[in-house]
Amino acid sequence: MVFDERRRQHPGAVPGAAKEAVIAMKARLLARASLITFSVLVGNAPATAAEPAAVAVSGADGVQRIAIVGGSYFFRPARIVARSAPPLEIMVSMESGLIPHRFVLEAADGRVLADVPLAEQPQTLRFELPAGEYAFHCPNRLLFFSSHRERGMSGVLRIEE
Ligand SMILES: [Cu+2]
Repeated sequence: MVFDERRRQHPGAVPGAAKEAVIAMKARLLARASLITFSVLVGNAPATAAEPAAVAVSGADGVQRIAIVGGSYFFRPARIVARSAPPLEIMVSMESGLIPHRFVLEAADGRVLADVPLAEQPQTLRFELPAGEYAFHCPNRLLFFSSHRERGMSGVLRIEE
């Protein structure tokens, strides 16, 4: 830090110019801090480990079902638990908005099991998946911006025995 250096060299009063510079720097740091807070509140909201997983519900027809809504930039719920049987139906849809989103589900080995554009009208995807962890995300991106996945649009489907 430049100012600490100066203080050490001149152990008396801090020169007026340096004092002003310190104030300016504090103001800049404060501005940066509030900017970070702002982006935390408004921007990326990745699924936290604290979020409880949503459990797919088994219907009388012997199908497990769960609905996932995508938006900018999230999937809700972002953590899902289901069983390997009976079959699992995921109803995917999108919150209203102009930004196009997709739902991509991948196996642990990277195999793409589903890749559909999201619409406000729900679509039903049917799976019979062995136990394991499956990642879902939206790969869309606009020009040089980070992908929606990087902005928090991702989640995990855990299939239990
Ligand atoms: Cu997206």
